[in-house]
Amino acid sequence: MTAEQPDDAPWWTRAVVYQVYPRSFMDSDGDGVGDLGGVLRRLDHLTDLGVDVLWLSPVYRSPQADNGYDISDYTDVDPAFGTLAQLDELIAALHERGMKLVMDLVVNHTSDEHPWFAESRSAPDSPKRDWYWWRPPRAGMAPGQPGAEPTNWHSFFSGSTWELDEASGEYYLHLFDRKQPDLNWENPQVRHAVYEMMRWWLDRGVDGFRMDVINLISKDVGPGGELHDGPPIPGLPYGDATSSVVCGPRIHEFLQEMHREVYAGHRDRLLLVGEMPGVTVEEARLFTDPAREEVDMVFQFEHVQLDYDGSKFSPRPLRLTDLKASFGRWQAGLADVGWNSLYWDNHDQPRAVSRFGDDSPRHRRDSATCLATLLHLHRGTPYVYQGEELGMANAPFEHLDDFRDVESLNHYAQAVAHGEEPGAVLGALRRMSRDNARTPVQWDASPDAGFTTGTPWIAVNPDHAEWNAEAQREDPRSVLAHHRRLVALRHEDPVVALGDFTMLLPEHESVYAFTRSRGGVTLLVVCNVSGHEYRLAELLPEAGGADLVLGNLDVDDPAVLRPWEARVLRLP
Ligand code: TEU
Repeated sequence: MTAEQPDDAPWWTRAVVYQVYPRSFMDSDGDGVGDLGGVLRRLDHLTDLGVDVLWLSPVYRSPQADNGYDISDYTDVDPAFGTLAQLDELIAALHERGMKLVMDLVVNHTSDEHPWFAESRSAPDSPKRDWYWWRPPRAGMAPGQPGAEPTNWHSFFSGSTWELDEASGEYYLHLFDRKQPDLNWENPQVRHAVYEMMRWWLDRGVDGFRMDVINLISKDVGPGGELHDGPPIPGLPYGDATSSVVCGPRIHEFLQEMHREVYAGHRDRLLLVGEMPGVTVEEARLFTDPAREEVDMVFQFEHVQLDYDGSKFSPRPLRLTDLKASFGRWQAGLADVGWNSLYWDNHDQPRAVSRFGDDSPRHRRDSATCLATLLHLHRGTPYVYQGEELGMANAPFEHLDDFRDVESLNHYAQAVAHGEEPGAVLGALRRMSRDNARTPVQWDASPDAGFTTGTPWIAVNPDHAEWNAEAQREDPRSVLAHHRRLVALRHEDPVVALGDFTMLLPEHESVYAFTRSRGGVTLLVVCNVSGHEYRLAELLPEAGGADLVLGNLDVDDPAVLRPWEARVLRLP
């Protein structure tokens, strides 16, 4: 079905990436906020897992309106996280261990406290005015009048994407929070300032970038600077900005320019991954075609939106057949050209075991290991989000003030203002809030899970008494041990890294099965994504007689697939 990769495939086809969200990883100074000192202290955990790359969510100087995704100085470390010297220390320590460091690169927007924006805002004739998107009110309307915003766009974080600046009577664009004004990539000075900053980091030794919402940097702007209203969003007084901001007209040009300007002399050691909400598989083929020199892989969002009923905070149950159809299309679409990145979890998503698995005591360990097997055996580069390797689950938040995330808090305010029932809105937050991913990593069973000696900035999940790294480290049946085996398998077996992918049983509602083949070797992967038992012998007779390479349960009857069982088999 797909072309095999030559053995000189790039190093990252065999790599596993581990994401650290520093605020919640490990606190070394007792202020309740995780920091670089904490990351340095826990590097043995990464070595133990065997991962190849650490992707570090933003540690740059920032007012922390969006936990560091609002940057006020790109070339310094925020005091909450430590110092630039500690970052240098981290780069050196990782390299010494044979690992790489990928930095988060947030350049669709800056903080409103970045000096560039301060200067841009200072006066309509400021030399940096055009570094951001300033627009007058809608024709014939007064600044601040309801509906006077230059376009009807709805922000990712609720409300309008336009904020009025009283002093000038003009609005500035922010696709995210009002403290995250969008940079104007049409202006070459902006682009070159970003490239210079990127070169500065590469010269410091970092090994690549995870590029935040990089497919939003090119906006569909007319020759006279016009921006266009989007189709109305049902139930809200806003329009959808997608067609004006997602994969805009110059996106490929900008990424190719970045490539030419930034990566020379570094290319082979780098990992470049673009985070791309709304990207299609057809676009992703272009972005990741090596010949086009844009990025190595993208984070797509299809599989994490299959349980949306229209929008994130109106969730519905996921159908496994939808998930298979989606992953299957991405596997096929990027088979001969391009490359997939594979993830369930990150700092923006609810915990995988709670969302796609079953976090009840009976099935939590088995469903966490089943999901991990499923993900890591696809073709692409797997990303493990901190705590996922421990089977960490969603948080038992009760009240609104348990939540911290700007997206959740803004959504609650907007939904309630539009007449939604507060209890129902809170219920949706409990299920979908990004804060589920942001509770502190559970290192041990002590009161604050070994995360801090102070008061954690967000509550530690009380289940850490049972679910923690210390309890799992020496236990061969643990979620952690299973992840260790999956990482090792990818390193050892070229079929896992590079083999062709073929989906089996696409219509089955519970069993997810596929093969990976290369050079005459075929692996059969079978995962029971449910709490029911199935007769494997009936579903996939070829599984009989195959050798077990790796599984998450002890097999007593090879013909039966137990609840949440996952097997990787080598076909004769
Ligand atoms: O996320 C982009 C993004 O699409 C998410 O914010 C998404 O809209 C939301 O989580 C889904 O409901 C990136 C970062 O990963 C995120 O943490 C930042 O808040 C955002 O960009 C702005 O920088």
